Amino acid sequence: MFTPLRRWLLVLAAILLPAPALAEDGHDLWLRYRPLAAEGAAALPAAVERRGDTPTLRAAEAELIRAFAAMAGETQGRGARVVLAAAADPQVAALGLPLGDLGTEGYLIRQVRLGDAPATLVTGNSDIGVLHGAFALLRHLGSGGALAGVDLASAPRIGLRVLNHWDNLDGSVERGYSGESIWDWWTLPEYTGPRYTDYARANAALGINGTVLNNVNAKADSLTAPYIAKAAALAEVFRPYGIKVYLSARFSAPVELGGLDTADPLDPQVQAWWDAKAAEIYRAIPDFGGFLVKANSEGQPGPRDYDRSHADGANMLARAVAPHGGIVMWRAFVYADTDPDDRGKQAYTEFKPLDGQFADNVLVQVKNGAIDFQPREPFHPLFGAMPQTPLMLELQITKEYLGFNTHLAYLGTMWEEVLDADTMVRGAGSTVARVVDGSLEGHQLTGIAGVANIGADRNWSGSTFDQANWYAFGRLAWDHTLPAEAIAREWAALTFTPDPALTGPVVSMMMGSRQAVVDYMTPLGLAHLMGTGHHYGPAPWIADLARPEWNPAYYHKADRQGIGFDRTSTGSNAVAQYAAPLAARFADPATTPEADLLWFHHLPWDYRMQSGRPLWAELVHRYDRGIGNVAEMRRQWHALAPLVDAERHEQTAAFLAIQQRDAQWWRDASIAYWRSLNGLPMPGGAAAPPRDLDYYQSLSFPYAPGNTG
Ligand code: GCW
Repeated sequence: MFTPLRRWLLVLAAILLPAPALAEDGHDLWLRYRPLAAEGAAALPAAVERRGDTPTLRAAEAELIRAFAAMAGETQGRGARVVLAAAADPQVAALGLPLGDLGTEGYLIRQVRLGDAPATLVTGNSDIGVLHGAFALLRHLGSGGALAGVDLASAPRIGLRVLNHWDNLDGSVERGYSGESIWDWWTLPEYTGPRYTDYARANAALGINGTVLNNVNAKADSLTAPYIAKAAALAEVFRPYGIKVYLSARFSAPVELGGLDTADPLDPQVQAWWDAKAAEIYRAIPDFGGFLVKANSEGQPGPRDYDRSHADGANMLARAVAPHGGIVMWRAFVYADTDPDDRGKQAYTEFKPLDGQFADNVLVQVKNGAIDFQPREPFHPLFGAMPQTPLMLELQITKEYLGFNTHLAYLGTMWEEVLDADTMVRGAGSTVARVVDGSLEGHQLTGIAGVANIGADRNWSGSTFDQANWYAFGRLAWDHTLPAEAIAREWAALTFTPDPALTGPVVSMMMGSRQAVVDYMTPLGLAHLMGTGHHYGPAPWIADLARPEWNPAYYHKADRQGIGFDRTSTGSNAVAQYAAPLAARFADPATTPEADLLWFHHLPWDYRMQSGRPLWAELVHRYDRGIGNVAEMRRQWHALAPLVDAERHEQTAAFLAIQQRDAQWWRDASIAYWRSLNGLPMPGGAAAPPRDLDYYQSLSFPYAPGNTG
């Protein structure tokens, strides 16, 4: 094995070098619970007291005991006991605490005297509130907070905070870049190993309270008795953590499973089939959340097959789950190759007239932008346009269009941008966040969904930094007023160390990372220029796919004269779908934010930008800026080696190298293609692509992951 010399060197190294950080595989996520410094450890509570005996309170207690033991290390905590008790506990009730605004899921943590002895009380109006409080306390301590004087209270602003798994029954994950599905359908329902509990803990720690188990491109089989039993076994594991199970429903299931010759939503037999199916599911899963539906979109069946509206379809399912307290999340991601209109306009055209027609227990689930989870899109014009309908915001945590798991892109900033976007429908301040949290139109039923990036990889998300996107989704779903930067700092502290020498650079990397991707992939409002099918890497030249709106050329409309999609009145007039002040702003290139310029306008290559550069030079500048940012992230990460365990440091370093290579590829391939159209020389000082266009066009990736659709 080791030669004597090597052995001697190793011994010497062990003596001289500081102890290396323990190797970590990332499995612990934000529940790492590392030893605190002596002072903090000594201040940890000497005991945890649980007042009540429910599975949820027991889960909260177990989490605290596990965490405090790990945080204490060799030290014995001498702080006041922590008491876990819901508001109805007589001792808690006697304190008269301000719990009125906490709802059923919020928490309050405060130092009190309880039964005549000091205690750190973790309470809420329900056991779930207490559990959320326990996790909040651990987050507070893990990110450098002290127990002394702790005083925290928070309640979710949005009711349904749901992950959407695009997981298939064969174990593959559509747009998944972190291995196979975590649901092992084959060994369910008998085997529910620790991974499902860890999943529930990680989500409950963020306040996520729902999970749709199967892909929206659904198989009817998910609704058969064996699969209902499998879903029920998962629901059983998740229940103590306040997480409900939902299923994606295939609209044609009455035909495929029920033997009916129609799935027409107005047919009484079809309604009866769904009523019975819902009753069957609720017998197995009494707190089943309801259905998510992708209908008449990308080949999925739906009510339009029978000349019925989306409201007809949604309401039929809503009627089936209503007696059991269930809801329907009906997706607005709808466009058709038979519709020659701008794809970006179609969802609005289809859904806006249906406002007011949906049953009370239906939410319409709308993607953040009108096309499809691009690195940047203006907010979807449906937000604010359907005041009588609860609109659920759908975000994509998995990075289908942002470099999969090997590009570092923190999406907290993107989601903050969307949530803060002002629809102006009721004057200034009518933000997307206020549409979604129901405060703008007074809706009680509210929701937000994130397409999960979770898979069977040890680190769950395919990379350390992709865990931050799951984290940010959960934190924003709970409280959309949290700044993306604060969330990044919190995550970095929990994931690595609260030491500002680490969190400073990591947060700075994260905060600029999404814009870097925008810059090197699709700057200035360009969109959907990715490789066909798998969506990895550049392919702006593709123009021959059967459906026009699947071609990148459809989106950039570049030619010898100019580039960009004219969505003003001289083009598709999509601008008219926004409230008047915004429509006016977007109608004029001079008042359109440059970040969205080519989304709304087709402009000549020599259009003068705010920088004074012609559009062509600005475009090249943006590509180079993006690459520069990635290079800078690499430098920052390299310098952090002493503060990060080797395993996670090396993987991130390798992924950043991939990202830099890809960023260069995006730039070179894109520029080679634009030049083949515009015939322009490289702007002064910029390097020409090293290869000719044929080379970039020849690259193909038939086995790129996630392309299961
Ligand atoms: O972004 C596109 C994806 C499809 C996905 C679809 C959708 C689940 O490329 O893979 O299908 O959106 O959101 O329905």
